[in-house]
Amino acid sequence: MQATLVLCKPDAVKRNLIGEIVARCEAKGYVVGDIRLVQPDRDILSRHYAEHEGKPFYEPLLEFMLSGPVVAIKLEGERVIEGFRSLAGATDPTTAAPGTIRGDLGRDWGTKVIQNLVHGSDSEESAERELSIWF
Ligand code: DAT
Ligand code: MG
Repeated sequence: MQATLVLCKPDAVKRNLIGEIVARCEAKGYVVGDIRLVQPDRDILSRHYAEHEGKPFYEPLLEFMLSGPVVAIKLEGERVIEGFRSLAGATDPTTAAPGTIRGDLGRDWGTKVIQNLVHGSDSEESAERELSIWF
């Protein structure tokens, strides 16, 4: 059994899309093993996004993630890391495939950082590291 970290980012929480996102995960057959509403601080976000430090969108990304509460979910199931990334869709919501969370529910809002509703771990190593940060 595999587990991944899903975050409903501040844009998803503000737009009342928590239920829609969880529903898509559950409809696919994955199981919510743990869930919490968190107001993240800079410390937790700099650990979570360590790989992006120094990139031009890093500061805007942290500012955006600090702008409101997020929902952290431990999502479980066989191949859930790959499966949730597929449910989420491509990083850019403008071109993310219809049928995906980002493709159906996201768009470009003209901000410095891409606001794309969800985060999903991208490998077993990231999932383990990120789950230990948020849970
Ligand atoms: P993903 O969330 O699809 O794994 P990522 O890890 O490369 O994408 O980037 C983390 C977040 O940073 C992403 O969800 C949105 C934002 N982002 C990524 N690349 C960006 C860019 N070129 N310009 C603005 N924001 C970007
Ligand atoms: Mg990523």
